[in-house]
Amino acid sequence: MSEDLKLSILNKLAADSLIPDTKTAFANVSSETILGALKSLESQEKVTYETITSEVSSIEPEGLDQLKNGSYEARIFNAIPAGEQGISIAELNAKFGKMANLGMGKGFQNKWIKKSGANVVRLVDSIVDQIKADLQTVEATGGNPDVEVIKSLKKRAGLIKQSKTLSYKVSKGANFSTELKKQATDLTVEMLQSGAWKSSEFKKFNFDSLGINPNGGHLHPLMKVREEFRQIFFEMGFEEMPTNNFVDSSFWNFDALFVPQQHAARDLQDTFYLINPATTDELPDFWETVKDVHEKGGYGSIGYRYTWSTEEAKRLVLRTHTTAVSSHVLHKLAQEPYRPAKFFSIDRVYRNEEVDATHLAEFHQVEGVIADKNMSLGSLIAFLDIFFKKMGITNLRFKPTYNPYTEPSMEIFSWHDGFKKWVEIGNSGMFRPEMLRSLGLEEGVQVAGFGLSLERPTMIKYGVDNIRALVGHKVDLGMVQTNPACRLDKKMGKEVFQNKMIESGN
Ligand code: FB9
Repeated sequence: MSEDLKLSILNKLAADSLIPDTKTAFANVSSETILGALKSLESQEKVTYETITSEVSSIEPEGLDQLKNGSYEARIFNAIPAGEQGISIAELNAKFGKMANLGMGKGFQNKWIKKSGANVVRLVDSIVDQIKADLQTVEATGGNPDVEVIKSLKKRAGLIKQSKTLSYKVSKGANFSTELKKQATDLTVEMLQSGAWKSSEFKKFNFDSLGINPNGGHLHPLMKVREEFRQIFFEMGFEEMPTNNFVDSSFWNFDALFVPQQHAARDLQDTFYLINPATTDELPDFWETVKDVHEKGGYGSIGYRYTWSTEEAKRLVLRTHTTAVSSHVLHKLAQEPYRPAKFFSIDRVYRNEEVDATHLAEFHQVEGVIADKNMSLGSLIAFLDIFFKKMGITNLRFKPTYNPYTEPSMEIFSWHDGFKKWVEIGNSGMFRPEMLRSLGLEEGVQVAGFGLSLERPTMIKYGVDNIRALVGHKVDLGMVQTNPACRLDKKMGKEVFQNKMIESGN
C-alpha cells in the first residue's frame, strides 16, 4: 500500500510539480498514512512537504436532525397558526416534548412569537430558519463554511463539532525522481561480499522515532507508603532492623518478649506453627534467663509461676509481629557497650485470624523501638506526637491497653474530622524489665515501642476500602501501574483525616 501511495505522490508531483493539499489529492487516504509515505520520501529527499492544519466542522446528531427537519424554533413557529388565537403552550409541549421549550425560547428571542396568556402567537408572518441554512452550508462546504457560520452555530450546543485535520503541501525534493528504489535498512554481510552496498540506497536512520516504552516495574502502593515511613524513621535517626526471616522460633517471637507459654496469642487460632521443621534445634545461650523470669520472675517481677517448656519455646512459627525482630536486635544491642539506640522495622507478619475487609492473615507491621535511659511514658507520648505529625496526623489520644511485653501499654487514637470519631492508629508501650533484663540490657535502660500496620494508612491514602483490592490475587494490576506517587506529608494526613477515611472497623 504505502509503496503505491509513494509512487502516486511522485507521479502526481512529476505531473503537477506541486501537490497543494494532499487532503483533496488523496481524499480517501488518512493523514497518518500520507504522513508515513511523506516521511519516507523525505528521508530519500525525493520530496519536501509542509503541514497544513485546518479545522473541519462535522454536524452532530442534534444538528443533523435540525438540518433535516428545521431548527426547533422554526418547527414551533410553523406549528403556530397565524392570527391572534395562536396555539396553547400545552399543545406545543404535547406535540414537541422537551424541544418545545427550546424552540419557544429561541422563537421569543428572535421576536418571531410571543406569549399571550397560555398561548403563543406569531409576531411575524414568515421566518428564515438560519440555523437550518447554516447547517446546510456546513454540509455543502464539506465542513469548511466561513467562520461566521461556525460562530453562529457554535452558539448552540450540540449542533456541530470542530476537529483539527492535518494535510500536507508537497513539493519536489532535491533528489526527486519517480522511480522508487527499495531502500536498504541494514548493511548486511551479503551486501558487503557482493558489493551491492555500493549501489544500494540506505534508509536514513529516523532519530526522532520514539523508542518502545520498556514496560518498567511499578511499585505497589504498599511499597510506596513503606518508603514514606522509612524516610520518616531515617529522618528521626532510626536504624532499620533486618526483617528477612518470616519464620522464627516461639522463643524470639513470644518467650523472649515475656509472653507466657499458655498465652492466647500463642494458640493455633492466632499463630501459624510450622509442621516441617516443627522446631528449631537449639535456643540461644540466655534461654535459662528467660525460663527463670517466666517461672520465678526477677528484676522486680514475680514472674508467671508456671513450668516453662524448652520444647514449646523451640516451636517454629510464622512471626506474628515484627516485635520478634526487635527482641533479636535488642539482645544484640545488649552485647555491645551501652548506647541509646532507635530501631524500626516494616515487614510482613502473620496472624491466623478471621479474614475480613480490613484484615488478612498477613499484613505489614510498622514498628519502632527506642532504647534509652531516663525515658518515661511521657517521652513516648511526646515522640509519637512528633512521629505522627510527620504524616499529618495530629490530635492524638492514648488509651491504656494490655500487651504481654509492655507495661504500661497504650492504644493510639487520632480524631478524624470526616467521621467525627477517634480512629485507632496504633499501639505502644514501655517494654517490660522481665524482657529487657533477660535480653541482657543493663539496669536503667528502658525501651519504648510502638507499632501500626502499613495496610491501614495505604488503604486510606489510596481510597481502597477492601484490603483484598490492595493485596492478593484479586488486585487489579492497573491500580498498581497507575496509582499516584505517595506523599505521607502534612497534606496527606489532613486530607486523609479530614475527608476520606474509609468507614471501616478500626
Ligand atoms: O494500623 C492501625 N491503624 C491505623 C494506622 C494508620 C492509619 O492511617 C494513617 C493515616 C495514615 C489508620 C489506621 N492499627 C494497628 C489499628 C487498627 O487498625 C487495628 O485494628 C489493627 N491493627 C493491626 C493488628 O491487628 C491485629 C493495626 C495492626 C497493629 C496493631 C498493633 C501493633 C502493630 C500493628 C503494635 C505494636 C507494638 C506495641 C508495643 C510495642 C511494640 C509494638
